Amino acid sequence: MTINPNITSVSNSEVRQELNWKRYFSFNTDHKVIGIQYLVTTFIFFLIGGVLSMIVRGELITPKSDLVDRTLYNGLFTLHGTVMIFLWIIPSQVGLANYLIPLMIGAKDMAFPKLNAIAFWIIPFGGIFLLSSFLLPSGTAQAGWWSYPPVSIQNPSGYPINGETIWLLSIILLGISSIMGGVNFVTTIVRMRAPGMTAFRMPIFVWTVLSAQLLQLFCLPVLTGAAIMLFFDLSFGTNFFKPALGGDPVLYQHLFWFYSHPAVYVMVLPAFGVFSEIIPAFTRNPLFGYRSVAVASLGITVVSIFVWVHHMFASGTPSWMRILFMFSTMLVGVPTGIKVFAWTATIWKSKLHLDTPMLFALGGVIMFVIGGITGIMLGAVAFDLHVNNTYFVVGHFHYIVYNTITMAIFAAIYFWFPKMTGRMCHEGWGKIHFWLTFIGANLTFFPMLPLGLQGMVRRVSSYDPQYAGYNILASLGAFLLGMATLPFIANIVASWLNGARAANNPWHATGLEWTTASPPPLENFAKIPTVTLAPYSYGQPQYSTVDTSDEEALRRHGN
Ligand code: HEM
Ligand SMILES: [Cu+2]
Repeated sequence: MTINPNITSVSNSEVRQELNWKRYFSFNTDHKVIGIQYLVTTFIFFLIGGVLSMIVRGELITPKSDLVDRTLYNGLFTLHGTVMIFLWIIPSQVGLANYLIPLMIGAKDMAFPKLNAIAFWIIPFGGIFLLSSFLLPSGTAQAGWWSYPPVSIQNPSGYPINGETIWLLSIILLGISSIMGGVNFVTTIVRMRAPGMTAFRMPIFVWTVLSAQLLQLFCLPVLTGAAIMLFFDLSFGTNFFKPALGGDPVLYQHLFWFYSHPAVYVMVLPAFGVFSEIIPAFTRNPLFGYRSVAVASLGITVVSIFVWVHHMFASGTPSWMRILFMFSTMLVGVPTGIKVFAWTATIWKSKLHLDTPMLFALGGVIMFVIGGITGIMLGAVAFDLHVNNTYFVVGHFHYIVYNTITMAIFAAIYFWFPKMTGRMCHEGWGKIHFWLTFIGANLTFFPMLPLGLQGMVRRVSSYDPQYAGYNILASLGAFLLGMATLPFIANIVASWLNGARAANNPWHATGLEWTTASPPPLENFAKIPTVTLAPYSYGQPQYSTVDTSDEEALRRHGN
């Protein structure tokens, strides 16, 4: 019995019901509502983080510091980095996972719905609280998204409540929200899978979210602890990190990066999961090496805990420790390489369907190869000491956080938008958005690599005129990237209101989420399915979700 993907799902009134916006402004515990709340809220923070970076690039289009004063410039890149990491990349993927995980594993909701809603509402409040620091007489935090002492606790303004105080309290608050999410996801994935969905029948997106959330639970408390100690040094005169009073600022660096390097995998693992869902769907091919890709997710999780010192090769780290962490850093390349190889082998000799989700996924994978190779280069001590704190580093991580992960998030939104809204996005606008983004992202971040090799350091608002050429290119690219979001916003709003009705499975994908209605009913499935096969098994029935008695009910629900 195959599921007819073209049966359109729900009646107009049910789609209208979906458009009842009030639910999104309430304390709602339905994981689908919370998922969309996360995605919309974090996208607003993405726009704010983007505007901050446009001002930064506006300043850097000329060698002179002639747009904003230097103190404000410090605040701009500090809040840009902080907003983009803690209010866009990490929580947006929590939003995606919130919407998808229960649907993918055949559950009615997350394990702790109330905790889920609380964890969400911390995000808008934490974000507004952080951004309100721009209004303080002291100005906002200025010590970068790392907030290294002793710079971060010097408090030049002398105000007891200053930008750094607000930064630290926001990081602590947002961390609590993430830890709540970690408990919820790990419990849901381990305890609430449908009958028959054994570990090696879980979609890769589920594996990557599980891996990312295990990293959050294991490493994030260390950052929260370090932020609390720094807050005490700043506000109550303790001296955990004050060298003059016997404290150790390098200890803070260890604690910060013990979380913040695994954090880059908290950010990239779900993106890898998105690629592993989209590429089989648009090649109609089973994912090559499914089990190796699943295990590689856990492999990355374990190895990523033992590489953090590669951020401190220039912090007086002893040679033996540098060599040790150079090797562990190189080791991360193995499980990551397995994933890139598996996606390539899945695409190989397949008939590609280049719809917008697939374009963004392919673009993201290609970009990841550049981000990954420059990462391996930075892992080599000799090379890193040459380019540490230069634009090579800025270029490298933007190839990951923007060109790979943000592209993956766009791919995911285009892919699951029909499931979430019951409507199709406009394909033409989607393609315009893709090409403007792909060109803009490379024009912005590629010139940063040679800039760094030539020695231009980061976090400066004026520089030697010899660097002008590449900076002009990077700034023009950034403005193009800013413009590229406009067709996306227009497409999403117009399609959500009046897009073509979507079938349950418009992309002929094989996941459990595509067997229920678009949008799904309150508890997702009329009857909890029983899983019989590994995912991505094209051409073979996977779920005995349809026995005669329920078929009518499911058809009523659009199947
Ligand atoms: C929208 C396009 C973006 C542009 C044009 C952009 C541009 C920049 C520039 C020019 C800097 C260096 C500032 C300096 O060192 O003086 C920077 C720093 C940074 N960016 Fe972006 N960025 C963008 C998107 C993102 C995204 C999506 C993330 C996600 C995590 C991100 C995270 C960071 C971080 C963490 C820093 C370091 C801040 C610091 O030095 O403390 N950026 N960005
Ligand atoms: Cu790292």
